[in-house]
Amino acid sequence: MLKILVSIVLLSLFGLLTVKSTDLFTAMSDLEGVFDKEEKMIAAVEEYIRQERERLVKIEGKLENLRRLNREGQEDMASYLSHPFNGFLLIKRFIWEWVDLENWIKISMPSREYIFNVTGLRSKLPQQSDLDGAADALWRLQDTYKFTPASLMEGAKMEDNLKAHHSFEVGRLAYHVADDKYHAIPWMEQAYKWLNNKTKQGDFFKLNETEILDHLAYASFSEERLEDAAAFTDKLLLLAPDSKRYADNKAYYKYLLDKKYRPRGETGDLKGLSLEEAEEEEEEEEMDEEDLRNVHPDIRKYRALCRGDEGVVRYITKPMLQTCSYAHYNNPFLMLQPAKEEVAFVKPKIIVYHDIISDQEIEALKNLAKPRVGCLLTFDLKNSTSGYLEQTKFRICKSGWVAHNESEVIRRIYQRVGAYTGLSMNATEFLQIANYGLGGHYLPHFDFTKDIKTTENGNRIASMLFYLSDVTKGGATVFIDAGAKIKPGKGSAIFWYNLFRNGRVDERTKHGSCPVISGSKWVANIWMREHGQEFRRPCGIGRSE
Ligand code: PD2
Ligand code: ZN
Repeated sequence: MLKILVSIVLLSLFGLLTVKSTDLFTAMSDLEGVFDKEEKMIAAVEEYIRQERERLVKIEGKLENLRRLNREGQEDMASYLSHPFNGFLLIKRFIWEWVDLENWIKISMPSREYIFNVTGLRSKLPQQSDLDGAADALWRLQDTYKFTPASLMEGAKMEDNLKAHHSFEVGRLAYHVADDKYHAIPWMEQAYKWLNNKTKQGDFFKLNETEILDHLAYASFSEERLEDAAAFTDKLLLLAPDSKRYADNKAYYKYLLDKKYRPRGETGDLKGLSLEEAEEEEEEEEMDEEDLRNVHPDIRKYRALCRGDEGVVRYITKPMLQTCSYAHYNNPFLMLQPAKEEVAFVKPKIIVYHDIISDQEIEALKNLAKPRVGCLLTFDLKNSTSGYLEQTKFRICKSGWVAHNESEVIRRIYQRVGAYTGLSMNATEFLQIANYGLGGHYLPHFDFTKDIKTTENGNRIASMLFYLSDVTKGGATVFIDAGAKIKPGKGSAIFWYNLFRNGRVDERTKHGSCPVISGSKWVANIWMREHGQEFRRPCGIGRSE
């Protein structure tokens, strides 16, 4: 509209200046008409200025909002970013609010300075793929910890009137971008509940009941929730009684439901199902969400461990068993400063070394790693375990590797690990430092390989996993078969053997890292290889020795 007005003003001015005066303005009466035209032009420019002012007021309002959000976030950045939904909102701001503001600026003459500054920054700001990843992390937290959208959003910094919009946006990303109707439904249902609170929404975030219900009806149908699809369509029909599409959809859902529950005669079943069908239905009713979604048993166990479900997490129970000790392993290096050893689990043996690494060393490691940390990376883990639907995506920030001799700190750490474990450090891999963001996780895996031909220096005989940070919530390391759960503690490390003494792989060491709910998780790994350990950890003869 504004553009048209400006064009009219400019075209009119242009027209006036190019008119050949001799033809038109010879008579006084002709000239009199010019005043009228000029008045119209003045009115047009006045209208232009009024609209431009209005636009600037709008831009100022939007900018003020962004200024406030930025200030609030920065006030206590660590606590702000430790909330999983705040992380999502921060990224979303660059895809929604900033784009909206830019559009308002671009309506009129684009300010070169503004465009220059912003396009320079653009590549360094969150992109759509980051928003997709942040939403993915929310769904993972939902699946793992059984959070609802409302509980995930609770305590996040956002205006009440935008709650429905934000919730719908997470659902929309699931529905359209990830083609994941299963995760779209609860977010859209929540958006629908909040929308009904009838709170005023901003112009850019307009969301209406029909839009949500339309999505919900189709998503429910896709997920074979026919009753829900029909109920949402009923609501749509109340809003738009003349819609042929909704009426047709409703008829189709009804047809499918009738077919499903068609009376079959003698069974006596209320729903009219045949005996086998009734049994099948009963079985289905007893199934939980994970059964229905065909989730791999390892992933179920992993999730249960992450949640800390009763009876799944196992602890050392023998009261006589001394689990903590100061140990020097007859190593002169440890005589003055012994290892603080805790046996966290017995089969397989998992040892926690407390205070194995100092805060200064941790800072040095993080500084080495930070320039190499490619944040928000997405890895695909195709763990081919037949028949089951698997969660394949995992998203962590991971650094590259740091060589043994890259700094004095690294040399010292390798020496300490050698002293603690009694293993040779000659065939160890480079140190790997990793950082998990919100929702960052590592699905169950073994650290050893079964494809021994490809391994130089032998298989990974043992793992030492250092915790370089505390994690506010989530982020535990869990051992799937054993049922062990270890909470990261800054400065400690866990150690375990991946192989038996006879070289066979120990399948009980399957482990993973639970999604981070709040805070950020830093770890470092040192993997020790078999070669050179022959005298340090001599062969046994028993099957599991
Ligand atoms: O960070 C962890 O807790 C973790 C868990 C399992 C790390 C690794 N594996 C690994 O880097 O191999
Ligand atoms: Zn691992």
